[in-house]
Formats: sequence, structure tokens, C-alpha cells
Amino acid sequence: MRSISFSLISILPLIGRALGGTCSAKGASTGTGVVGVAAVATEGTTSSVSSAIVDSTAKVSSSTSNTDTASASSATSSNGNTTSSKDPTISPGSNPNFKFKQPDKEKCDCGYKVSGLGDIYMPFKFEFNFSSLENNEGFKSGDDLKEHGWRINDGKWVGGPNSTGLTEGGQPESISHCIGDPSSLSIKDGNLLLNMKGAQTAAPNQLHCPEIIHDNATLYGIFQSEIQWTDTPGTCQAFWMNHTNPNQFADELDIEVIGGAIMNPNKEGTAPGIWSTNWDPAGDPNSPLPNKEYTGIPHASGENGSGQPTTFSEDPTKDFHTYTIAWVPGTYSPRYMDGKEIGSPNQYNAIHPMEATFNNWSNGAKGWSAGPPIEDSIMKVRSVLFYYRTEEVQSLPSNCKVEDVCTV
Ligand SMILES: *[C@@H]1O[C@H](CO)[C@@H](O)[C@H](O)[C@H]1NC(C)=O
Ligand SMILES: *[C@@H]1O[C@H](CO)[C@@H](O)[C@H](O)[C@H]1NC(C)=O
Ligand SMILES: *[C@@H]1O[C@H](CO)[C@@H](O)[C@H](O)[C@H]1NC(C)=O
Ligand SMILES: *[C@@H]1O[C@H](CO)[C@@H](O)[C@H](O)[C@H]1NC(C)=O
Ligand SMILES: *[C@@H]1O[C@H](CO)[C@@H](O)[C@H](O)[C@H]1NC(C)=O
Ligand SMILES: *[C@@H]1O[C@H](CO)[C@@H](O)[C@H](O)[C@H]1NC(C)=O
Ligand SMILES: CC(=O)N[C@H]1CO[C@H](CO)[C@@H](O)[C@@H]1O
Repeated sequence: MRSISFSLISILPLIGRALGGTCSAKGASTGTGVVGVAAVATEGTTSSVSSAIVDSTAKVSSSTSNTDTASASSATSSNGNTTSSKDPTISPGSNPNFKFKQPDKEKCDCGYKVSGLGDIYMPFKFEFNFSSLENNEGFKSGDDLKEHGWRINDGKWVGGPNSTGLTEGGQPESISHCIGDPSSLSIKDGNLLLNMKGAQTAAPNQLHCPEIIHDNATLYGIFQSEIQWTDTPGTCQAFWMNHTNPNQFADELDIEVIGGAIMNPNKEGTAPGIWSTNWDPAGDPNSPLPNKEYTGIPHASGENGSGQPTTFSEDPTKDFHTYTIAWVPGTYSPRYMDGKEIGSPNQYNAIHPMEATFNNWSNGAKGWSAGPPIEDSIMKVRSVLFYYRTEEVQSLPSNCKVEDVCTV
């Protein structure tokens, strides 16, 4: 999730990407769990990754959370063996409606067939309702939800670029990284609140904002969440997949909204709606080229993307709605809102291990987040339901029978 401007002021994304890449390398030294996990996943040390997943599964399911991750990996990942299965072809319009069903069996140790997407096979499940957590006024550390399978960004930059002295249309503009801050996330009445706190100044190391990351690197999956956005101007709110390599790649699958540009354009002129974006997985974060780096939304006038958001048919700030990122093999990675396909990129599908992430940030850049906001802006997340594969387990484990797979 980056600073992208689809308007005419498209110089910002270029600069954003350049700085983003530079600073992500720096960010790697501000050690939270972020760096550790990234290193594990990208070095391909498969046994440590998979045993971590198995450990976490055991821990989470015996705790108070609602996690019910398949234990299918334990047998499989110990020898890394899987049998192959054929993936369905998902293309624009082929699956216009999508819904998970309740699993049709009680025990799903051999994984899941997702009936809404051509019975695609996913070995693991992660389900979490924030209602399983007590109210709090703000988290204290990046590890506060570690036992539940989450990392909170503590001290690493979030979202778009930073720089000073940039000009947009000749106007000086202050663009500063938003820094991950656990106290910007809290639990209230069963929801996770992500608050880009109001009245902050866009200056170096002054902006603080919330980001939470599912602490498991996945490689394909269907990631769903119930979210209520806010229209407070001056933030970018996102549910997205980010790659796990701190120094390379620009791989992202994004769902984003701009506070202030939900149902109507904001005062900076950003088009209203929900943005689905993919970034070139092989992109160089240090030398971005917008037409090469991302695609927007299929559109009559453009082959793979015209760079326009899908407009909302009802105001999504009034209540929770269900948002889904279906990261499936192939070129197309459909997104859904309340089970209906929205404009989604058909290019630059992600190929690296990725982690599901939520954030709410501002860096002051007029072409995208704008802001920072004057008042608190609270995005809410109620629950997540993820079915996914990992680098090691891509298909039905050899010790499993097809008839043991649950249908969801
Ligand atoms: C989590 O929340 C969803 C949606 O609110 C609900 O359907 C589901 O039953 C909940 N799961 C658990 C285990 O409470
Ligand atoms: C993997 O499973 C296949 C099919 O069951 C088997 O033929 C093969 O020997 C296994 N390989 C390993 C390394 O266990
Ligand atoms: C850019 O962000 C880093 C922290 O991520 C900070 O140390 C640096 O001062 C920032 N630079 C500018 C020009 O804002
Ligand atoms: C994506 O994750 C990588 C690896 O942790 C990190 O370096 C990068 O900054 C993240 N991207 C964004 C836009 O936050
Ligand atoms: C559109 O996407 C397809 C599939 O990824 C790709 O082969 C093609 O080059 C893209 N077209 C353009 C104009 O980028
Ligand atoms: C994001 O931040 C803005 C600005 O502080 C706030 O109005 C909004 O409620 C926040 N969104 C979430 C989901 O927390
Ligand atoms: C590979 C990976 O990220 N594994 C993590 C899965 O989640 C558990 C619980 O948070 C972590 O302990 C693992 O490191």
C-alpha cells in the first residue's frame, strides 16, 4: 500500500516509490518481529517456517482466540512433500459472486476446498474475531498480540513515502513517513480500532499511525475481513498483502480507500471509491515507473487497468462490510465487497510470500492520502477469515485423501 496518485499529479508516486525503497532498507534496522519474519520467509528456510506455523497453530487454538488453523501441515511440512492438484482458472467475471460456506466437516486436518472459487485447495485457515479480546485504550508493544498470530508495527514506517522539499505543481509539500505506533491501535466493544490520531504534523519522525500484520507468510490464499472505513479526510486506509523481503521487490495486492474520498471526491480531487491495485512483483522500489509498477482496474478503455476506483453503491462508513482479496495462481487476483466482484487488476499478481496487513496512515501527500487529518479517524476491523497456502504446502498433503478435505 503506497502513495499512488492516479490523477494528473502523478509525479508523487514516482518519488514515493523511490523514497519508499530507500527507507525500507533503513527500516529493517528498527527491529520488531517484522525483520525476523521477513528474513525467515525469504531465505527459504522452509523447515523453520513451517514449524513456526505448526507451533503457532497449536498455541493459538488452545488459547482464547477463534483460530482453527488446519494441522495438516504437521505431517506434511516435516518432509515437505505434497501431491500436486490442478488449480482452477479464475479470470475477470468468471466468479462474479463469492462467499465462504461453513466447513462441511468437523475436522479439517487435510485442508479446504473453496467452493466459491472453483474448489481451489487451501491447506490452512486462520480465523480471528477481535471480540475475543478485552477492551483496551491502546497497545503498548509490537508483540501484544503475538500469541494470537498478529504483529503490530512498532517503529517501522507505514504506507507511503517521506521527503521534504517536494513540489507539486510548484508548491512545496511536506511528505513524511508515518511511523508504526502500537498506541494507535485499541480494542473497543469487539472491534480493532486503527486510529491515525488527529492534529499531527507532517514532519520527519512526527507522524505516528497504526498497522497490524498477520504474522505468517503465505503463498496464495483468500483473505477476508469485516471492515468499517471512515471518511475523515487525510488518510489512506488499507487491507492489503505485502511481500516479506525488506530490501527487494515491490510486490503488493491492495484494497484501499482514501478518507474524504469515499462517496465523493475529496478536495484534492481524488476520485471516490475503493481502489484495487497490484504492484509489479519484480519492480524495483528504487526506480519506479508508474505504468510498469502497478495496474488499476479493468475498464472499457484500458486493457488491464484504467486507474479508476470502483464506486461504492452504499456508504461503507456506516457499517461493517466484508472485503476479500482472492490471491489465486494466474494473472487475475479478484477482490470482492460483500461477495460481489469489484474492479480488480489482471496483471502483476503477487508471486512472493506475502502477509495480510491493515493500516491507516497519512504522509501529507496531496495526490493520495492528503492530510494529515485534523481529527482522529478510526477505521474498524471486526474479524478476519483467511484460507491460505504457504511456500511449503501448496497442495493436498500426500498423507491426505481428497475425501477428507473440507468444503467451505
Ligand atoms: C467471527 O465473526 C464472524 C462474523 O461476525 C462470525 O460469523 C463467526 O461466527 C465468528 N467466529 C467465531 C469463532 O466466533
Ligand atoms: C512424496 O510423495 C510421493 C507420492 O506419495 C512419493 O512417491 C514420494 O516418494 C514422496 N517423496 C518424499 C521425499 O517423501
Ligand atoms: C524519513 O523517514 C525516516 C524514518 O522512517 C526518518 O528518519 C527521516 O528523518 C525521514 N526523512 C524526512 C525527510 O522526512
Ligand atoms: C512491505 O514489507 C517489506 C518487508 O517487511 C517492507 O520492507 C516494506 O516496507 C513493506 N512495504 C510497505 C509499503 O510498507
Ligand atoms: C495485460 O495483462 C496481461 C496479463 O498479465 C499481460 O500479458 C499484458 O501484457 C498486459 N497488457 C498491458 C498493455 O500491460
Ligand atoms: C484512520 O485515521 C483517520 C484519521 O485519524 C480516522 O478518522 C479513521 O477513523 C481511521 N480509520 C480507522 C479504520 O481507524
Ligand atoms: C512464517 C511465520 O510468519 N510464522 C509465524 C506464524 O505465526 C506465529 C504466531 O504468531 C509465529 O510464531 C510464526 O513465526
